Amino acid sequence: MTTDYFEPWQLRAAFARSLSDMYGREVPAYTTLLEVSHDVNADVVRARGADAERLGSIDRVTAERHGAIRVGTPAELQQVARIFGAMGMHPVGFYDLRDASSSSVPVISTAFRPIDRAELARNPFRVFTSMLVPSDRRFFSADLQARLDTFLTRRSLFGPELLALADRAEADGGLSAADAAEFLRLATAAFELGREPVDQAWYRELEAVSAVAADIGGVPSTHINHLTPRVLDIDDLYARMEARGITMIDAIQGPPLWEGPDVLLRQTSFRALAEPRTFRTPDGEVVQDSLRVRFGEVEARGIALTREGRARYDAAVVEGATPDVWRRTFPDTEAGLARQGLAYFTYEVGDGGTVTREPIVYEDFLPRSAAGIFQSNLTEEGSKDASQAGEERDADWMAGAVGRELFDPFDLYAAQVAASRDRAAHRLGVDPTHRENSSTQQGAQA
Ligand code: OOG
Ligand code: NI
Repeated sequence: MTTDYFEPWQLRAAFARSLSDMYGREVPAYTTLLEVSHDVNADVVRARGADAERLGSIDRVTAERHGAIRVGTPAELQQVARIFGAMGMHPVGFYDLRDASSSSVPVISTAFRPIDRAELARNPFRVFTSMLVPSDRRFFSADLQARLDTFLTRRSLFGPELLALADRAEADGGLSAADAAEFLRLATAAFELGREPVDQAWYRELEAVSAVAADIGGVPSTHINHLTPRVLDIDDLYARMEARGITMIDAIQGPPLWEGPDVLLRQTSFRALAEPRTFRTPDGEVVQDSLRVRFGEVEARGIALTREGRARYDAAVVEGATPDVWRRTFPDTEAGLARQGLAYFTYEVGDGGTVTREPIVYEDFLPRSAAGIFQSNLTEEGSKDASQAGEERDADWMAGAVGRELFDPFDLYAAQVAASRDRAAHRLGVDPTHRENSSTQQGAQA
């Protein structure tokens, strides 16, 4: 591909590829995961034909990844937001993993991703981004917080050149080919595993509190934690990975395998592998050791649920994500989901004025699954003093920390539905003001 000018979506697509190449060099098991994912997807497309592409074209699904990164402070999060802003990725959603997890995961999160339909179709790359909460006394004493804050304020994760290019891309709506190449090189390098020796005593002190805290605040740089391909049959993927001798975590997180429509997100991962890391001991010696921090994850995406559908999902998960619970909770057809207003669909007008209902794919994450993924990859439980009051954090606080509008995922899906109804009404020559009608009618229409 030769391009003189890189628009945000081209930067996003190129960055996702560049990160994937880098991560494949750093974590060879990721390359195995990609191979198996490709095999699974090819088999599903062969077996199911067009139906396999109902929740995204095979081109989109093949290129599709989500990344996970972790930062320490609002200042770092704001810099991350500038880098992703250059690629047309905006903060969406608020996730609080401190309570969602029984082990010590002292972070809150958001996801950077494209927000409109055309941009998602071009490349849906998203990055789950977590930030430490050092002021939360359940995890950190006042003394440890003070030292953590000092350490985090002194380090610099992203250089001025990278940030300047990011700002220019965002302001101008892209970069020249030469600037784009430099931006991509610097942005990829910013997420490589650090080679600088890690202060061993500091790292171990934080690790005793939380392995996640140590991974974030115990090292002078940041890194991509994992990069997750999308598969069309995650149960098959799970079995094939185990058959290759790669031990997966115990379960697939999220909804169970059942005969009805896939909703939201199903995820699984393999345990973090030991990676060599250099440490500086308290007496100044530099030694080789290893850390198990980065893991491999894979996911299958389903239909986005409305607030009502989501409430049902949350209740069902508490009951236990079994096929029986699902049968009691959700209708087993897309038409049923639409009729009951549980999931989002767009309405497309074909030749001859026929209206078809198309599912909207879920583009976000699930706090319980995220906690399950974090947790299953921790070797140490860490420590958490539940008698202390937690620090209040919510979406508004997160918006302030990131310094940008934080989008609500439900609003984004609803806007896609509304836009499709306007388009459909326009094509059919119907008054679009009737579109506000209840989802009961949406179902009947298609
Ligand atoms: C993020 C864990 C959550 C997901 O896909 O829900 C996650 C992390 O380990 O930093 O990756
Ligand atoms: Ni993930």
